[in-house]
Amino acid sequence: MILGAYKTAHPSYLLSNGTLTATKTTNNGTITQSSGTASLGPVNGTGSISITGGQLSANYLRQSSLSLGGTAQIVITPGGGNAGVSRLAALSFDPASTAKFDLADNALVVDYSTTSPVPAIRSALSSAYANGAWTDPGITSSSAAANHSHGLSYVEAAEALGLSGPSTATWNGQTVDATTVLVSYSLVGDANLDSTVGFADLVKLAQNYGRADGSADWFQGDFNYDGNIDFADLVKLAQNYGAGAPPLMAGALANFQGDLAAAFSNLPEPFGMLLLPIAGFILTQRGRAPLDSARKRAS
Ligand SMILES: [Ca+2]
Ligand SMILES: [Ca+2]
Ligand SMILES: [Ca+2]
Repeated sequence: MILGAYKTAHPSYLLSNGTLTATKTTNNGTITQSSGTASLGPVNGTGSISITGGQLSANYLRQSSLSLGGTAQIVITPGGGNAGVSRLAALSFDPASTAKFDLADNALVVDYSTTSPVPAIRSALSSAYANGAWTDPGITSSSAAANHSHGLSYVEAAEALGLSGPSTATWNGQTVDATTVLVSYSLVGDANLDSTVGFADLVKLAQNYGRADGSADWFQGDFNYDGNIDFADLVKLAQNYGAGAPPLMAGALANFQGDLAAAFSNLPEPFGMLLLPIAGFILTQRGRAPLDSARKRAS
């Protein structure tokens, strides 16, 4: 299916009922869907998609803009790898709707120009998250719903890839610039997105521990989409910690050490065994003044 390829011939498609099936789609115009079922294959082009109802499935969506509202359901076919990465210049999600955008285990690039969509993306992820069940409306992952060790990471490319100015990098096969948000199916706790949960991630979380301004992202240790870095995130990280006992963290906040011990002690064996070396470390900290008494343990 080709829409808008010749400027004005067929610039738009309105699906308000029934079924539309295409093996692949090039949309340089506008697709508007209010109900019915659309199966579009890989979707490329400079066009826009606006969906307020029905279900749209695709291998990926690479479009200028995507808008979801109402009862819309978008499903990206699982297992796409680099070939399944969706790419948008703008993503609009009506927070009052019951719409769902299911990325399954695929990645999403939002290559914006000026204003970061991170707050809106975090909000849509937070909405869907449902404390790990991934059952509510929002930007969701049916793969994470079936595998609670995973979630959808979200981060600015500038931060994760060290980009600034006009510099670019390749991420999951996509060229991204400093004004891009990266969303991907990731191990919960893998702050630095290297596909393992280990000390480097713990350090990142520790550096941001106690942050409560609602603006943190996954790269800084927010694994439950509230924009804060606290005990809940630490527990998430601990559940996937794969490199044995976390080493002692010189200079870490005293309350962080206590929370660290508590987070790891809540785990089934063999993780609970990790508590012993940490507890020993805590004992050595007794009597020392907290480095920052203003920071309170999160609960
Ligand atoms: Ca950009
Ligand atoms: Ca990692
Ligand atoms: Ca958090």
